[in-house]
Amino acid sequence: PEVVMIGLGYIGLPTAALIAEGGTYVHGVDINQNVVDTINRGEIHIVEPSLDKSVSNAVSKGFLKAATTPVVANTYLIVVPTPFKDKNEPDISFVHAATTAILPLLKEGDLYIIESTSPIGTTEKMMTYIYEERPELNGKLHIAYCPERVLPGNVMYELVHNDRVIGGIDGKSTEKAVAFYAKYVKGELHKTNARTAEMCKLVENSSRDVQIAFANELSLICDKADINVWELINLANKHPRVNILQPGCGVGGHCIAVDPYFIVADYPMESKIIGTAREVNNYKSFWCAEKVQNTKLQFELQHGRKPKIALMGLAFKPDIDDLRESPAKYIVQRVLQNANNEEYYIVEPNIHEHNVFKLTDYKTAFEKADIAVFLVAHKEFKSLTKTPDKVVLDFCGIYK
Ligand code: SAJ
Repeated sequence: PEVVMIGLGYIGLPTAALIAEGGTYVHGVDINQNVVDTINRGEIHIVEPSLDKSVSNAVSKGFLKAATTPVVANTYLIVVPTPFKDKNEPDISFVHAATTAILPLLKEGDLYIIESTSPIGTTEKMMTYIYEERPELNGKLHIAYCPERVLPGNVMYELVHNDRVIGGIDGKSTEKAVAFYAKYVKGELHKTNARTAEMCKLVENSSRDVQIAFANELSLICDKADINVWELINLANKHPRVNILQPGCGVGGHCIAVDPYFIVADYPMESKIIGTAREVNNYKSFWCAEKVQNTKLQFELQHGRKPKIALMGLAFKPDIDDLRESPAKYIVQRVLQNANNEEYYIVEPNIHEHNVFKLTDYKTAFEKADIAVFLVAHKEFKSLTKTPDKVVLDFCGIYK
């Protein structure tokens, strides 16, 4: 094969399929045997529109094969997770392990690219590691960092059309990596160095996190000040240079709620706003759960009976089925922990079944509920009409 892709997850698999569909032999590597078997049957293990067609096409034409170990190639892409040891310590051990796996295969002129979101300096660290283990190759490899920036749900389109930032550890590496991406990316390819490219990825998601924190902070102030935050933001955004994002029940997903910590962990004294934004966005979820609790007690005092409560939405953002790192799910869990014989309906129109939560159809839940709590702005919810007898907690702007 021409390309070895290490990590066949949400980014690695779509990227591998795309390159293979273009007629390049790709050898995909994943430590999970089930994932490898699924892909070799031409099937997929994740939910992403049109990825299934792309993978089955690439596999049936023989351009994409998966295995648990790498083989010799000319280009190696590292697309593995970079989680946290604990909340403040980014863990690059998967990047390290992937590099260890390909170390004996590397030869002069090869291209080694990291795409995984990584703390600043990771690419340089891996270069040092490679050249320590293979001193005869010193200076003879091309090493670069090139982050992905695709939006889950729109990956196959964005992989091709988004601009990319490409940072080599030297000019030659950058050029070689640019030539590689130019084969399948239609967006512009912007050249820089590895450290800047690493930070660029972290900054993109931190910037969004900070902006959402601003909106969430406004929602707390408005709640106290008895002002409709949605109307307020809409009006402020009529200013030609103001563009405030939308408040919600917190920030979730595996990127925006995580990546800012990669900066804060290494530069704690300097990253005040970035760190505080994380706190504000986490606090917003806690605040929402408290609000449900208080509303429930108030209802009981007023009506002399326990309310029926509909918790509307579990996903981490509107119109997807992804519950990972979801603030809505966190709020539902917290509310259920405080349950005291109230009746609860849990709603998530994008999934049929859940192993922990018993799900109710959204219309039935809303109809029966004394208190309806909107956690995620799924499109289905927008057709539900408020009635005066129902208490509505609209945390995500269904009725904005
Ligand atoms: N959210 C709000 N208010 C808003 C916008 C979003 O509360 O106005 C919340 C969402 O409900 C969700 C969270 O923020 O809980 C994140 O959602 P998102 O749609 O902003 O982003 P992700 O996590 O799906 O994808 C992001 C994207 N990054 C940016 O837009 C800067 C994507 O381009 C990245 O590739 C992806 O992270 C990643 O993999 O890093």
